[in-house]
Amino acid sequence: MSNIPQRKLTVVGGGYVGSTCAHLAALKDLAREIVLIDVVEDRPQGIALDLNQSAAVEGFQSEIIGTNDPEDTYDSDVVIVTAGLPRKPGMSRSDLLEVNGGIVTEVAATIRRGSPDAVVIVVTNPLDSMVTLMRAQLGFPAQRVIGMAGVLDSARFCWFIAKATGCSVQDVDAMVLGAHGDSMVPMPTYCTVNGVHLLDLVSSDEVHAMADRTRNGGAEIVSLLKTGSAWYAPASAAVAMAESVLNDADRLLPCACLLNGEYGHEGLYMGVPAILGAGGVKKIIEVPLSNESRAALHRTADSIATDVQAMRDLGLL
Ligand code: A3D
Repeated sequence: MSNIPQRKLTVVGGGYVGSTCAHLAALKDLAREIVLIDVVEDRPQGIALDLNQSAAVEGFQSEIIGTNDPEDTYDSDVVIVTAGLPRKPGMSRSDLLEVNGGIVTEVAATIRRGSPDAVVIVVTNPLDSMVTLMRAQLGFPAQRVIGMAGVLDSARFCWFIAKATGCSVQDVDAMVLGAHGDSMVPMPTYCTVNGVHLLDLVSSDEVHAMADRTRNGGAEIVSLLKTGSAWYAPASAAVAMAESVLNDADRLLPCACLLNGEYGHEGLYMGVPAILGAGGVKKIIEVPLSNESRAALHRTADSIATDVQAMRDLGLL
């Protein structure tokens, strides 16, 4: 008899990111039922069977249900949305707007109908636009519709800092705010290695180089892979957010939240530090910004607003 909490996590999209989310969630016994849904016939069923057959070795009790039937996702507590095309070399995330906008609209209809109380974590790119669209289509309170980007971008920054300083990555804390794109805003003044300030460990030139590499982190992997984009770290980041919500853990994580005056913006989804727990975003945290970071956040907000306008022009919003 399973002794893990009676709750349901759905992962929409059984591609690279989605199947890895299901795997990580199972390893953490995050929910009794983990539903993996995809439009491709038999694929999610095959992945689920494979994952379930690892349970005896890994010792998890979650059961993964692979399906093409939207009704199997009903009554989910948390839904992670990874359905949609990834980037190919030379593409920007914005190039995915139209096709992924159609997919997100379709997925939103199922969530609205079957899981009206769910917390929804959007991963599909272009992230800031897709989470905006998801919220508009769902009509849920904004605290229950969140985008995953900041956890991933910060984790990338952490890795580069660990390599540059020679310190264990587990001692590194880094923060990246703003859009999930070229205009994202790494925040060196909020980066520490076990309390020691990053700028006391490496030169500001090195910090700038790491910040640039973080901004370009997704494209660097896309150009190495040739087909598709990163999936391990994105899935880790999405599952960390789901875990904080399902366990009411109140972790402070950077995620795309709907701003209501915070950071000088209103009605715009943007990556900011937020406390995530039961019911989604409990609080957006405003941190003091240097003039440089404030200007960068305004630039990132402009780029998000441009993509949102492009969705309006396409008739998606
Ligand atoms: P991929 O491996 O192609 O998987 C996408 C899956 O979505 C495929 O299996 C499709 O069949 C499926 N799908 C398409 N339409 C639907 C639908 N209506 N319902 C259910 N499933 C559907 O891509 P991936 O897993 O590498 O990436 C998935 C998405 O995440 C892409 O848009 C990526 O750009 C995005 N992504 C975002 C980040 C962020 O940091 C925000 C990081 C990595 C990937």
